Amino acid sequence: MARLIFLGPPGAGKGTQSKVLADSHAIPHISTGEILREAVLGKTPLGVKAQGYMDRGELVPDQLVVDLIRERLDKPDTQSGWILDGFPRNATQAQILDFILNELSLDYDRVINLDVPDETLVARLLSRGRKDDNEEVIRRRLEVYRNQTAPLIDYYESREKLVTVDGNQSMENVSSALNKLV
Ligand code: B4P
Repeated sequence: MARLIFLGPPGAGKGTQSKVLADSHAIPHISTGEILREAVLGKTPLGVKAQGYMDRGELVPDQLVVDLIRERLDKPDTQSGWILDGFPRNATQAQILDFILNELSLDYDRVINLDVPDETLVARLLSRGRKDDNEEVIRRRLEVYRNQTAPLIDYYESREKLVTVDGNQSMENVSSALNKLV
């Protein structure tokens, strides 16, 4: 049983490492970015609302993301644990997550903060080349991360749940560092 939250800037390896851990622990990998991208591709009402924000590297409005997380955490496959990747991303989302978990009488075990310097992040994202991985949008995503998401490091540190892992190493080395923690 593991309930984990992955924090980190864009390109830190949140998606990459969450998938590996979710597979090895047989628990769902819940990525708000992936759910939103699928909604955009499927041109669902959520996708239509989210697309412009994502293309600009802005956060999608909290209400849209909170609704999808609330619905996802209520599904039966979450009984044995979960990994949240990309949520929460600001103070409002973190407070609402605490509220949702309290309603479900649940708590998270750990918040994993993947630490990677900016120049590595930009190089990784440029080489991936997703639609939102162009230099201008990457800079905006990093700025949004610094202003809105990075303050969550203190929020979770004060709850004594935070552990910081050096994400500036090979994927295999990051995975083995994480395996020792979870
Ligand atoms: P996300 O999908 O979360 O995108 P991301 O931050 O870029 O992280 P991702 O998980 O994809 O990349 P990773 O670091 O694993 O969000 C996209 C957008 O959705 C946001 O900008 C926002 O608009 C919206 N959104 C999502 N959640 C939201 C929320 N809660 N509220 C509001 N809006 C929200 O990996 C990146 C690359 O690095 C990969 O190519 C990977 O192969 C490589 N890599 C990873 N680890 C490596 C390593 N150790 N060495 C070398 N390369 C590595």
